[in-house]
Amino acid sequence: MSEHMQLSLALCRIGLYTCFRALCCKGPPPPRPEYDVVCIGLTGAGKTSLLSRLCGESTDNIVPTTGFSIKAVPFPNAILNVKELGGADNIKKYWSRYYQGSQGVIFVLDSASSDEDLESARNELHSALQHPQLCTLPFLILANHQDKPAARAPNQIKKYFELEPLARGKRWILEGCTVDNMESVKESFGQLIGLLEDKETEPARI
Ligand SMILES: Nc1nc2c(ncn2[C@@H]2O[C@H](COP(=O)(O)OP(=O)(O)OP(=O)(O)O)[C@@H](O)[C@H]2O)c(=O)[nH]1
Ligand SMILES: [Mg+2]
Repeated sequence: MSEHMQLSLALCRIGLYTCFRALCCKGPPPPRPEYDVVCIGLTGAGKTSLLSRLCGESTDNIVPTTGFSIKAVPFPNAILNVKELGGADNIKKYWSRYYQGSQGVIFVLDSASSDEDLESARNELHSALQHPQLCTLPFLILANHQDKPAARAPNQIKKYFELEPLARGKRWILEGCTVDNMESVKESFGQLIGLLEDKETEPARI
């Protein structure tokens, strides 16, 4: 056999071996990291609606959450185990009992609610931001119901909720959204996952 043929044969063997390895020896993809996140906000803010949409579930027959509900929300690079705590008055007084173990916080508010309810939402957010079990965690604040004419813009919410002074030094994201357009919600969850990933390598920046 000529030297040239021997070389071609060897190259052919290497090619076949490489193809075989690529096809047969590819292990399963690495598991996605999972994070435990607590989701709070007054009743009617839209917590269940947004989480159901993210899970591809119907939002037709949603009823107020009694107690809490847990959903595993899948994203390309992580899975968020979101524990939604019902926002009715008789439930929210027990919220803090369910904070333990949380790695991040999602706070949902109705941007078009009455002044009274908005003030109540602000008080709840302030309490959460200062709670010993949550104060070092990243916060995603969703100013929902942006489709309604009465909705305050995210900038107004930021001012009214005094986020700049209160959440200074903390890691937080504020996003305006509506249940009918999930693009901004998905994007902001992606940012939250970025903050949760940071947490694994960096100490909390408080
Ligand atoms: N127009 C409008 N309605 C919304 C939006 N998000 C939720 N809703 C409606 O608001 C109502 C309450 O939504 P839920 O998802 O049950 O609210 P929740 O925060 O889970 O309430 P609790 O479980 O009681 O704490 C439902 O009728 C939803 O269809 C939104 O962005 N725009
Ligand atoms: Mg609910």
